Amino acid sequence: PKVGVGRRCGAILANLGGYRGLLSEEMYEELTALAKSVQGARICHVNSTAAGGGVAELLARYIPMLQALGVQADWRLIHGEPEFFAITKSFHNALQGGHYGLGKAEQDLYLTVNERSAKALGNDYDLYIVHDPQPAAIRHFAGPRGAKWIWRCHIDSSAPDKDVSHFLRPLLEEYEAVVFTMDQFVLPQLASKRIAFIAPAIDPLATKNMELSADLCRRVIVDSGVDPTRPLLLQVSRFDPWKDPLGVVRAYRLVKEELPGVQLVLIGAMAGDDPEGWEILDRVEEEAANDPDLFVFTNLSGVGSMEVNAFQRGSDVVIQKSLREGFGLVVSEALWKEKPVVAGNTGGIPMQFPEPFQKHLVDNVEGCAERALHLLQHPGERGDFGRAGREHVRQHFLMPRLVRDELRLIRQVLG
Ligand code: UPG
Repeated sequence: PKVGVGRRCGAILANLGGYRGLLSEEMYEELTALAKSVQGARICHVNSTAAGGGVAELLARYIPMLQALGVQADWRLIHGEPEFFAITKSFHNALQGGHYGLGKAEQDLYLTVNERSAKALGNDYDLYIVHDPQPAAIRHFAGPRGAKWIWRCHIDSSAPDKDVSHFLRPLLEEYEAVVFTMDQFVLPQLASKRIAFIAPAIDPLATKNMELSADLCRRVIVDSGVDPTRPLLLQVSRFDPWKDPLGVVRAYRLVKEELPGVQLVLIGAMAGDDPEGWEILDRVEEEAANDPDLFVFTNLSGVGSMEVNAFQRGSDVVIQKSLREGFGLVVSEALWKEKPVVAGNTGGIPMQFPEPFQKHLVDNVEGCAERALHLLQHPGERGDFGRAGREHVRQHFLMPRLVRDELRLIRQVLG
């Protein structure tokens, strides 16, 4: 199916001027010139979910921005049965370093769904940009159609499980280019024709990141049953082992020994292609059952982008205790809102931290608790960190920079 994002295009077009205050004139001009240079090319992004998780978050803003710049871009999804998504989630975990005993039956189902998806995709585009492992074999089944293909990896695949890596590598080598967030993430022994490094970005004009008044944020927080007058820690993440939500709960409990009034909110949207989330949600909810200061919200309980925005703005310290992380859009989202962040010292997270504040990157539960408590007790430092964070994000991690980098690559690949 095609994901319709066309109507947003008008709004973004109207707002392109709004980005100009955030960008250098040079960047703005390069962006519009690049867009012009690929005009006429039909581009199709392919992934496996339209909602929940960072890739859907990115594409929902990135594609309308391309369209607003006059680039012809569509977004299409692959369909699969739950067994397929169980396998691809295991691929995801295995690429991030988990172990997976990949059998013949799993390979067959993965390839069958990809073959079916390749047929359904048709032949209408000049360039396909395929995201993450779920649809990665589509290119293999698409045959020699004359189109160009880019594979975009959103996760940390620097130390993958050997069997999964061995299985995926030849499929990825068929692409004209592959994109990783950082050079450390390149799959070992990957012999691709072209490898590019592009960091993701957030959209400052999206509902998730737009300015909200302090009063509105307070009302959203009160409406959820959280006390806005007491200290508030927040983690916004899919319920995924790599995001370590149970580690966040343990860190919060350590903070609470010193600061009894502290509260923790965990917000976790359930993504359509992430079957593992339900089990972890159950375990987190068990933890919350007897703790009136521990709140668990999901998109199923009506917590969407606006609420996430309000909670990010209304919390005192944002946590992102990832054990592995391709990038972690939530880190930039929080810093953009001038919030201090305590986060896992892993993958794409450190590059989002302004250098003087990298001491708030942590390696374990105790470190996370210690840094969070320190920041809760030092409001001046929270303010300094937040302001430096916003400026760092403005310079490096806003959507127009991502669009520019991807357009540069698209132009090279189209030749
Ligand atoms: N989000 C919600 N509601 C929730 C939970 C998450 O809106 O309840 C949003 C969150 O605000 C963010 C996105 O979902 O915008 C999550 O993105 P991210 O923090 O980047 O995590 P992943 O879903 O794991 O995204 C994958 C990679 C990640 C990378 C991203 C884009 O794991 O490291 O930043 O893809 O490349």
